Amino acid sequence: MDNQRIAQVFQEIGDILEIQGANRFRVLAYQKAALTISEMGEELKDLYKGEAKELEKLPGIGKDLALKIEELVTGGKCTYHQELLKKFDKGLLDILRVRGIGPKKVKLFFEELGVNSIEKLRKAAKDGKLRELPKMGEKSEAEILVALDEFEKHSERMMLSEAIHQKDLILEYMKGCKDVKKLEYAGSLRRMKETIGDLDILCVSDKVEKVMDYFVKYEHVANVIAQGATKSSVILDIGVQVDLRVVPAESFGAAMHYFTGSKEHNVALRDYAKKHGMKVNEYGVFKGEKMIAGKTEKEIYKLFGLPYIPPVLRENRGEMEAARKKKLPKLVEFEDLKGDLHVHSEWSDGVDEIGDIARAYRDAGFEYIALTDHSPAVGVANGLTPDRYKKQWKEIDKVNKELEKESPKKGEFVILKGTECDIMPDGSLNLPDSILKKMDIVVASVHSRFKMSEKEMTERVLKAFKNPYVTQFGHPSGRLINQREPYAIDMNKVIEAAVDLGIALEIDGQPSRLDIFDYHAKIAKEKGAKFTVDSDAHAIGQMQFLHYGISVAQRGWLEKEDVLNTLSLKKLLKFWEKRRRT
Ligand code: DGT
Ligand code: CA
Ligand code: CA
Ligand code: ZN
Repeated sequence: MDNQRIAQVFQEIGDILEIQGANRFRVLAYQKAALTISEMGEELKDLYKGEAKELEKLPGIGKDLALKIEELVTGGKCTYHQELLKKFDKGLLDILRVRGIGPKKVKLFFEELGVNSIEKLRKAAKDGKLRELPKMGEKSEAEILVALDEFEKHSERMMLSEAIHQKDLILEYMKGCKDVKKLEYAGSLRRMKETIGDLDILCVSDKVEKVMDYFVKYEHVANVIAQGATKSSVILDIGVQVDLRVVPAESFGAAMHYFTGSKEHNVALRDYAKKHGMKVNEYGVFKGEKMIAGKTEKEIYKLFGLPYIPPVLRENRGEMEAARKKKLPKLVEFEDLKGDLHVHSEWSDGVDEIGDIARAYRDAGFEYIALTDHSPAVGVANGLTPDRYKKQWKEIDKVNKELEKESPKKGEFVILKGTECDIMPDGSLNLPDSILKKMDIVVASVHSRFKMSEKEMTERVLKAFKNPYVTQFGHPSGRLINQREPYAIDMNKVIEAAVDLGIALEIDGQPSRLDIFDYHAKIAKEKGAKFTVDSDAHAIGQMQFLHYGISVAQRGWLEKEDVLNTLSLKKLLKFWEKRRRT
């Protein structure tokens, strides 16, 4: 069992005891131990070495706690914790996490109103029941409703796009503090994970107190959770947690590495270090007591004879092994993209005119786009009928001619004729072949009947793949982050069929999609699949969604050769031409 989980167990014991009204010092002992353990660089299971006595050397850990840790690291369970949970309603622990509600109130609400879940608490507050309880009133009831909203917002993970935005704002603010010598962000955001739990910021300063004071005064701070000598945590008004750590300059690289994670990657590197007779933690790399590296991340990897592993790969999905064999992928970059193959215009549910869209992409340095307005579909506004597509083609031809006249001054640019065609529940495409065959690009997507069984959905998609005009499978999982789970589908079968048939899997860069999943991309690449990285833009400014798409591609280990829209237009069309002839 790792430190984080052990800390959680102790935190839970502390909380339960507190709600039950146990002795304050007992409660505090568990809470303090939880904090100490969660902040430790070294894993308890490594420190333990078969002797509980070793653990008693840690601050705040006495004999009793040491024995509990021993139980946890050896068996993954703590008897006392299990006993407590048997007689305790776990919903009460959730309620305790709501801002402003302490153990006394949890107890009160439960005993008086039977409130043992967040939902029941919300209902009781809405029904005006809380205000009637002792020491409560209308105002405190209203405050609980506000805190509940905050709680729910915070319990969701942030979208990558939102996290980047918040990070930019707070770094900009922190740069205004003259005592900050060095400033970087780490955590899952640096790994460009699709969703972010909290923001992690690191800095170097000789005046820690001043920096911490400055940090908690950020105008968007709603709540200061902790303000300490090395770490402070705040909740922003939008419900996002930000952790700031001040670290020694000579340890900056080691801290960046440690707090970039992932935890699993850290564990893998630590094991690797151990095999080489070294120790690595957030302060540096050590041989015996002597620190031999830590100022930069690069020197840490180098010390182990490894090439630099980019943060997007640090998920313990084989990157250590690949690094050791000098087989890390040469990741695809945004600059490699020559076009965007999934773009909507005002003809369906987008907002811009074809000419404006094309010129914007051209001026940004791209060589082509595919206009892929929707076919008529449930839940999609303004889907195009065959007749409307024919009209659109005339418009595309017209704009392409204009663009040709504007070149070579501005560089060559071509708009491809495409569609995002719905895959109907029975697996047919809702446009006739006579239309599809005149398209350069056919993105086939599922936009309806998401609740089919895995077998039905897989058959539905595989049937659509049989249509020889389909070039790519749009947003393959169908999930919407924080809104809709992926539909059930056998992704392995889908990947195999796509490889066989030369259909590309799309990486949709829309912030709420980021779809196909990074780990499916990695599996698919290993099976020889090709991909497109698209924006799915519905407005010109959304061209930048390609950046998010690229981050997913990188997290899926994709290289330039794996992504079709890094090809020149001629080579791209040739790739699919083969398939149409068969
Ligand atoms: P998030 O915030 O849930 O999106 O994910 P992260 O990866 O940003 O996680 P966070 O903020 O809890 O911690 C930042 C990094 O600190 C994490 O990626 C790795 C490191 N870290 C945190 N806890 C532990 C731990 O118990 N053991 C090790 N080895 N590393 C940890
Ligand atoms: Ca984080
Ligand atoms: Ca954090
Ligand atoms: Zn779509």
